[in-house]
Amino acid sequence: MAHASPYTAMDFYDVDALLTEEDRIVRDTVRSFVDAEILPDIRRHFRDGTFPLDLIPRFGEMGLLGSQLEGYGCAGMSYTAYGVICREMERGDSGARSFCSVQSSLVMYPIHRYGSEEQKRKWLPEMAAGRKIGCFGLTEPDFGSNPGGMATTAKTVKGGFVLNGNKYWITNASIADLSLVWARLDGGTIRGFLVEKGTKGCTPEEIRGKYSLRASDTSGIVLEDCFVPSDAILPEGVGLKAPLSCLDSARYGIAWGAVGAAQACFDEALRYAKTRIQFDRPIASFQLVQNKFAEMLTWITSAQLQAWRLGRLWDEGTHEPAHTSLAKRHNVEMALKVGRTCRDILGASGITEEYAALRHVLNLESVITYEGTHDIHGLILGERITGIPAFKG
Ligand code: TGC
Ligand code: FAD
Repeated sequence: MAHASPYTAMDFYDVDALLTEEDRIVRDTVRSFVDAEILPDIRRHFRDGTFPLDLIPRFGEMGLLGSQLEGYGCAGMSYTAYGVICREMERGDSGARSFCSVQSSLVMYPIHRYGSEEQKRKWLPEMAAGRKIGCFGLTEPDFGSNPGGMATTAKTVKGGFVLNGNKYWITNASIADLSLVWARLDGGTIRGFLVEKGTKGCTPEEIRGKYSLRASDTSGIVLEDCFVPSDAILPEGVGLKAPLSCLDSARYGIAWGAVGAAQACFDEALRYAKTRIQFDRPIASFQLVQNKFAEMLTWITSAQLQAWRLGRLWDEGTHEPAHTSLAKRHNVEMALKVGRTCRDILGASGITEEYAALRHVLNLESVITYEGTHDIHGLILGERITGIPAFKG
């Protein structure tokens, strides 16, 4: 498909030449969609604190939801294609990529991997089409980096389970048709429960006053004697490793997405620097400004290569969690550095909503925290390198 994007960010090493023809078609399709449908209205959504809900069925039509999964209405694309989708979405806004991450990696993936046949048939085709929205409730007010300490409980009762507890910082919880809630079953093992919208005792509460990810719903979930039937439990996902495996897949998408946010900032700042005149010359002609672009191009190129190689490891099935931690950690920090440098190049204009750099920076302040903070990924790598876990002191 021909692509008419005005987007010109440099792919200096032609890393996209390493993509398959199919993956490049996905790139061009999503790129055009982001230009035509997301970018024109994103400032308004960011200002108003709303998500463009009308676009969700469009994501579905393009096969972007659960794209990496086989069967049940999912597109069965490569993990590399999933990464490309995340990159192009986050070029628009981290909120758009977050939507895809949560739907594809945090809700559809666990149902696909750990769900019963009935759960898969009921939810996956609807979610792939964008007719149903999911959210993933792992974090609690007192358990963020340490989800293994969670306090939410599920008590076995006649015909099902009763859930009690609080989930916090949950993307899409207020707009979700389905909440995947992780809870400690009968005081012991962590299990996943599918809680349908409107279930008595399950109440989402939107978190207001965010400076970051404004074009994305973030909410708490209050669970008060919330009864779910026996078939709400994910039968095959047992223990903390079940939710952590979902995080792996979402972190993978973020490693790619961060590249898109950085490329958007770079592209915008370069256009600006070539036309902004100071001291009778475009600011792009000054050595200090050129050096900033040289640094940023180097950072972006390194991140692109990491994302691509990680994609190969996922597609070959040879990846391990620490591989993904390395790229999530590096690429998000890279994107923040690029975003802040671009904001600086834009001068005072860079603090206005007319330019995207600061919106990306503000979003990335969440991205560097969620899905494992920068330092938690440092510790995951530290354990992989030394064999000594340092999380607990
Ligand atoms: P630990 O003892 O290390 O591990 C428990 C079990 O899990 C296994 N495991 C993994 N399995 C798959 N993938 C991974 N990445 C895994 N990491 C560990 C591990 O082998 C073990 O298995 P087994 O068989 O021995 O039971 O657990 P720990 O309690 O010491 O914690 C380790 C730590 C700190 C790395 C982990 O808790 C962690 O990753 N913390 C960060 C929490 C986090 O990332 N939360 C994200 C919440 S979701 C979110 O932010 C969504 S944002 C969405 C959006 O894009 O909008
Ligand atoms: P804390 O864990 O309290 O960490 C605070 C600081 O302490 C960090 O700097 C951290 O690195 C540091 N720290 C913690 N432990 C250690 C240690 N052992 N050693 C050294 N330093 C340490 N969660 C979900 O379950 N589902 C979602 O959909 C979801 N969406 C989110 C959307 C947004 C916009 C945001 C901001 C968060 C979202 N989260 C979600 C929650 C997110 O995963 C957590 O915020 C994250 O895991 C960090 O937890 P915390 O905020 O409680 O920080």
